[in-house]
This record gives sequence, C-alpha cells and structure tokens, in this order.
Amino acid sequence: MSTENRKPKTENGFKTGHIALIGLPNVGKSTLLNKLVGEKLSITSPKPQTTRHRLLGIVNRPGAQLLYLDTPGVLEPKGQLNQSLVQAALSALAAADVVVWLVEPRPPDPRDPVLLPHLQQLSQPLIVVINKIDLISKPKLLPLMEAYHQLFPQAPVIPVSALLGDGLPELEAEIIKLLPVGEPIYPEEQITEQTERFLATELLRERLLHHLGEEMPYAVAVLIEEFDESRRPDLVSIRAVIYVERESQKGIVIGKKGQMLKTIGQEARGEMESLLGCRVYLDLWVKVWKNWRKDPKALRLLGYQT
Ligand SMILES: Nc1nc2c(ncn2[C@@H]2O[C@H](COP(=O)(O)OP(=O)(O)OP(=O)(O)O)[C@@H](O)[C@H]2O)c(=O)[nH]1
Ligand SMILES: [Mg+2]
Repeated sequence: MSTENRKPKTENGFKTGHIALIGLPNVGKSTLLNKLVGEKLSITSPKPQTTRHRLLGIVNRPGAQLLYLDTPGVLEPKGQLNQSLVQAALSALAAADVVVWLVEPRPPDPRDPVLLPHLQQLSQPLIVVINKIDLISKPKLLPLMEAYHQLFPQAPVIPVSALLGDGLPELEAEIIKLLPVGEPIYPEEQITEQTERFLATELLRERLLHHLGEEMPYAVAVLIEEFDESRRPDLVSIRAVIYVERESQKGIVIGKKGQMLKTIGQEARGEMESLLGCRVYLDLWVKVWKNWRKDPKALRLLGYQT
C-alpha cells in the first residue's frame, strides 16, 4: 500500500454517516433505498407495513460513504408488533446523522401524532423528500413544496420519484452536503450488514405479500429454520416456516390443491437463487401460531423484538 492510500481520507474532506429514511407506511422508503443503493435489498409492496426491520444499505462515492437506514413505516403503535416496528424506526432516527422524511405528494397533515413531534425535536439536519411526483401534475408540485417549507423552514424540500429515479442525484448531493466528515466505516465492496439468511427470509415474505389478500400480510411471518450451505457453490438448502395466526389462514396460504404455496415457493426460490448466485432447494412449511403477533416469544424468535 502506498503512503498516499494510508493518509486519512478525512484530510480531503471525506464524509461518512447514517441517513435514516423515515415516514408513514407505503410512502416508498424501501423503493427509495433500493434505487439509491442500486440493489434490491429491501422488499417492497403496495401494502402498508411491508418493512418490519431496520435495514442498512451502503453507497460508496469518491468523496463519501452513505449509510442508508430503511425503517418500518411509523403508525400509532397499537399492538406489540407495531410497537416493535415503531421502535425500529425511532432507533434509526437516534442513529442518524441526517434524517430524510419521505412523504406522499399530498399536503402535510400537521396532526400526524407519531412522527411530527420527533421531527420537530431533531438535533440532526432534516431533508423533506416528496416522493411519487410521477403521480401528480407539475403545477401541483410548487404549492406542495411550499407547504412543507412552511412546516420545516430550515429543511431542504426535494421532489423525487423513487420508482423512476427522478430527483435522486439532487437528493444524494444534498445528503452529502449535510453529512459529517469522517472515515469510511465499511469496506468498499460491502452493500449491507444484513445476512443472506435474513434477505432470503424477506424475499419469501415479499412473495407472500404479493399473493395474499389485504388482511393477510399482517398475519404472516417467515422463519428460516435451516440454511444449509455445505454444498455451496452448487446448492443452498433452505427450510422455511410460514407462520399464520389461524387455521383458516393456513388454508389460504396453501391454496387449492397446494397451488398457492407452490407458486409462492417457485417465485421465492427464483429470487433466492439470484440473491445467492447458486441453486436453491426450498422446503416450505405452513404452521399456525395462534396470535403470534401478541406473543413475546414469537416476536423474539422472528427477530421483531430483542
Ligand atoms: N408511482 C410511484 N409509486 C411508488 C414510488 N415509490 C414507491 N412507490 C410504490 O409505493 C408502494 C410502497 O412502496 P414501498 O417502498 O414498499 O413503501 P415503504 O415506505 O417502504 O412501505 P412500508 O415498508 O410498508 O413502510 C409500492 O407499490 C411502490 O411501487 C414512486 O416514486 N412513484
Ligand atoms: Mg418499506
């Protein structure tokens, strides 16, 4: 290594820091994280409360290392699962050097009871990001930006479309401006801290969200019981359990003659094979765990509570 390389990067003003992506469920936080990182790390769906964990996505630029934290959408914390989701989001706020508040292209609701008080007391810089601008006409955008500016006069307001990628270079530039000077924390080739096992679990949950009706997503949880890598690079063998809350839901997940489970399994296996870069054998089980969302033991086992 040359002496040049050993010099602290901060001498040249290198910046490193955590950026929390927070907001209501379904505003597009995970879509934005994936677009910013350039990899599908976080699962997304049209159904609210898709994300259940805090998740790190790393971006390296010549002058900065950006550590994005995706978070569960923040709602009133009713019920034990919701409480742990809100906790995950607030923990990201506490860890953040810059906070990105993602909103729908709608006027702000100053009564938002959960997030606004936290945002009003932030000690870190805030950026307001109006997402999904592909859904509104241009003339509607300026008044919206003005309304958010009124609410947080110090914060830049940046319109984006996470789906199309519009506005993301501007957002990144604004974030880098606000990040503190610091040495990179992660090696350059690393893009997340999440394990392959975790990402595989999430891919299966995403396929479930995609195929199941409106009510079901909340009732479903996934646990990978076995992740056997002994035959890698040829094959990874995975045994996963899909937990539901009631017997009737088990029937829905399995479907007529097992067709639903078969489709979900095939799609999840395909996604896992792309993730792991090898063949995957996926053994799926559906089990009832009565009211798992209220059971601290289940919440711990599923990684929703520590
Ligand atoms: N039209 C449009 N749709 C978007 C955009 N960004 C996200 N979406 C859609 O909005 C829905 C929710 O996206 P997610 O990224 O899962 O939202 P989230 O904020 O992570 O949601 P939770 O994890 O439930 O809090 C998905 O159907 C996305 O395709 C956008 O810029 N434009
Ligand atoms: Mg999400």
